[in-house]
Amino acid sequence: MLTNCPTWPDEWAQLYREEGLWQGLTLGDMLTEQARVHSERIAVVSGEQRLSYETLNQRAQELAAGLLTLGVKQYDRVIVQLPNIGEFFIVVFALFKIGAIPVFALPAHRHSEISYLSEFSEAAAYVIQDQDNGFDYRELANAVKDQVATLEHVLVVGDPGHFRSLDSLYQLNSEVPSSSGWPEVKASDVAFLQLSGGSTGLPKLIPRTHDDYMYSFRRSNEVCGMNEDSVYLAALPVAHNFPLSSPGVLGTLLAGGRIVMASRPSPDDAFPLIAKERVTITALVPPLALIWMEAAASRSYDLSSLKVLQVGGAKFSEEAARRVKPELGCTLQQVFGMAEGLVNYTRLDDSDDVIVSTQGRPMSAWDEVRVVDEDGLVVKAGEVGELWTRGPYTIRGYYKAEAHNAKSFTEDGFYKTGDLVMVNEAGYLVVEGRAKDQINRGGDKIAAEEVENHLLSHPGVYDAALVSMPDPFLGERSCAFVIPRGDALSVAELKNYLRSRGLAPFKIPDRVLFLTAFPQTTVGKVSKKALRESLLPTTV
Ligand code: OOB
Repeated sequence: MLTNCPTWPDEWAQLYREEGLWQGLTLGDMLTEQARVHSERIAVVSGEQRLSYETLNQRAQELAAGLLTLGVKQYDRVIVQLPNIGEFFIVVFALFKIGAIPVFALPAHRHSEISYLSEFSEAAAYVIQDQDNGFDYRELANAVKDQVATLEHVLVVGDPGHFRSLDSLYQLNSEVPSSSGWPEVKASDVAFLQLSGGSTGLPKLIPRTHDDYMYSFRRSNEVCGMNEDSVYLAALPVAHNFPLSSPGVLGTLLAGGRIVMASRPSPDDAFPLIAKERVTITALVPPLALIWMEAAASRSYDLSSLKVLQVGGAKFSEEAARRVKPELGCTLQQVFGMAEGLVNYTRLDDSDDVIVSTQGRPMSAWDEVRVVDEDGLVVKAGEVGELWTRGPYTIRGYYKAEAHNAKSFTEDGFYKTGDLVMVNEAGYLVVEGRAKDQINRGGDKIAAEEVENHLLSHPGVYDAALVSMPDPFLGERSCAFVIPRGDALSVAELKNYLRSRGLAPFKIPDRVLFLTAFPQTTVGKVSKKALRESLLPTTV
């Protein structure tokens, strides 16, 4: 078992099993079963590559056998940092099948994030593509491997340099390698670790079990009308919870549909794929939805196959939401979810008003939702408060984070989301703001404290505070307020410094402003509210 992962109390686990929510199937079993049922049907299209269900399963089995021979063991953590390519599925299903645990990194992560993830999870292996989008991941792997003692293997898709190529690991057989003698993987085991958006100095890791995750995308499939004819375009980075499971690529595989991988989410990359593969559903963050709507009018691609556009990850303004149907000719589905669990959807048959003005309602009747005030007391109906939630696919605690868990979860197991919401009479949620110290930069989450700690490590910085500033395109951007220590510091110098520390590009502050003192709250803490307000145009 992966230790240090809080899990559901026995009575809840038993209830979820009795009610048929948790069905005792692992993700690896799911692919084996889908390969049996849908054998020749195409599961994944990625560039020129077209993998049938049977081939995908066979390749995953071959890689699983190769990983075991290499010495990768059950419960070993393996950092997976891959762009949207077919190998992503082969790798993660191979790991699922031997009970090794993918730790999902995003392509945008750099040295700061990857070294932390590797060290904290004591990862045994790191899987990358040689290069992508002008960035050489082998150089990153060099630096991380030097630093992290547990990291034995770097496995590379493409040119491996002095590392090992993933291709060399497939134990090729004329038949699917038998899994007899492989570790026994249980559905109640943790299947993978997902990164939390976070609000603290160091990112938290989210343990999701096979049972709970399978339930979340099986139920998502029902809500989103997924079936064998569904063609899902993976435009967002596929390791993120939204494109992975809401219903995302895993839901698509469970439905027997087809996944089309887009290497980039831009209209120039995505529109030709929609037209060619007759894509029926895809998921975007709000800024991309805006770009797609702008582009649709001036491009001549046939987008008529697209039935559902899901938008989530950050608040989609009502004004923009209203444009989706007329401009893209498809139904909008708002998705308000979190890697910790709870996912809310507007339903496909909801009225236009509900679709454009709410962030949906919980997908499962088993999701419990509480809206509370600052003292943890339930607010009156229709009032804004912090969202707390508990349910069959919402975690009961982060991996190896006992002290933090005591703050982020109630004693009776509710996750405190840090989101401020209002629930209307029909049970639909409207996201009204945030109580957590995080910036949501068009769906990319930035924990203020993490960036502040990097800034504070600069000898010329006396104090630093990162806040959000409103932005018409991304929703929010980040602004760092810095009190320098004596000598003059330049903005460029600070930004370069953060880059040199290997911070993911989206976390580099969009703006840096110097102050001599911070405004304070009545109890003497830095008033981020006052800092945020100082950025707004003053109204007379
Ligand atoms: C998704 O997951 P995460 O873990 O990257 O971020 C979760 C947070 C939420 O707590 C909330 O603050 C924000 O992202 N968020 C939204 C939103 N969807 C997510 N805020 C306003 N409106 C929305 N529609 O972002 C995620 C996971 C699964 C499905 C969809 C999104």
